[in-house]
Amino acid sequence: MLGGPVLGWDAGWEAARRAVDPEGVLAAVRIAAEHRGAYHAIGDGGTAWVEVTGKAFHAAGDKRELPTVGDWVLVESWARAIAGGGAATVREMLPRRTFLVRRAAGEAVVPQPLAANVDIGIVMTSANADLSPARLDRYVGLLRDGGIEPVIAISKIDLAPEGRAALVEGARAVAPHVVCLSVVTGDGMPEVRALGGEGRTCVLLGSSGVGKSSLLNALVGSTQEIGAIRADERGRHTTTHRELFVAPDGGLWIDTPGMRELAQWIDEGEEAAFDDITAAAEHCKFRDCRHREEPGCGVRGKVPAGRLASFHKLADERIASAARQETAQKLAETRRVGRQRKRARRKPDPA
Ligand SMILES: Nc1nc2c(ncn2[C@@H]2O[C@H](COP(=O)(O)OP(=O)(O)OP(=O)(O)O)[C@@H](O)[C@H]2O)c(=O)[nH]1
Ligand SMILES: [Mg+2]
Repeated sequence: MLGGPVLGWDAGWEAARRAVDPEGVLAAVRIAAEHRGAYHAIGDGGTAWVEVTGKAFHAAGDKRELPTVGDWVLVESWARAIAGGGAATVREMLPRRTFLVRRAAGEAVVPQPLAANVDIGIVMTSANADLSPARLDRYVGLLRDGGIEPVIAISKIDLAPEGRAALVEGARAVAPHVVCLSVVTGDGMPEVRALGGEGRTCVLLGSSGVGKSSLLNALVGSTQEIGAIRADERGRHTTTHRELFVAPDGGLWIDTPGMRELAQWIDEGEEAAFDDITAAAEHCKFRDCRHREEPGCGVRGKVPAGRLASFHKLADERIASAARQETAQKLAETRRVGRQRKRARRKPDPA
């Protein structure tokens, strides 16, 4: 059993555990990394392998029902796994408090969980590259959808100190909390470190080469590989998987690979992440105003034009994506039911 706020465990998690394991026979551990269906988890005694049963794997409708980095799971045989005797078995997954999920890259329309139970999402953009409000908006949107507080970090500020004010202003139009930092000069590091701290979980997001792993190494004292920057200032996709690390002050930090594609996963009835636009829309003449050419629009001219353009881009994408998603979900459901029927035919119920 974990004592104190280790890894973010608290009274709320304890209550959630008791609800599914009142006798306390299972060990609560936190998923740190995923490796081809098996996981590294951190718990009492250190890090060990855990895996889900084949049955749970096949019963999962999609990846959201399987553990992801940051999840709390209850496992059997933890002591044996810590002693190097094979993987512990996941028996329960505690309900997530927050959940970061995107639409998986590529043709298939499936959700891809990125991290669970995260308090703060730090979206990084380099001071020596153009700030892309549309891209920042996407990250911030994903975070807000997942119930995670967004912070924008302008990295490598040592390389463009004179551009600081303009960058901060551009970033503030997307999210109010902006920090500038440099792992070279140490500028902004105390502020970033303070976002974490004992029991708090932060995820680092942003394009390849913005300095996520460099920041993580500085915070955690780890030796994650960091990449060289190509002549065109782009990163090289050095980090290849998501991983949770524990800092000396007890803060939890998740490193992620730079993502080439970043599309929102759209849940039914989900609210858009543009809360400033939603607030201004209260003054629109028409309730279904799209803030394009409608008369009496309360948004046009009230929010920055770039921000409205991002909103429109995302709105168009959402419509297209929702249609694709609906088709794919129907197909997945048909396949799942098919698999279930096949299994039922193979294994007749003894009753
Ligand atoms: N000057 C300067 N360079 C930095 C800073 N932070 C990171 N870098 C450099 O930026 C390059 C990329 O850093 P990484 O930490 O590998 O970037 P990443 O975001 O983890 O990239 P991926 O793993 O590919 O997603 C490296 O050459 C770092 O040395 C900084 O604050 N100042
Ligand atoms: Mg990296």
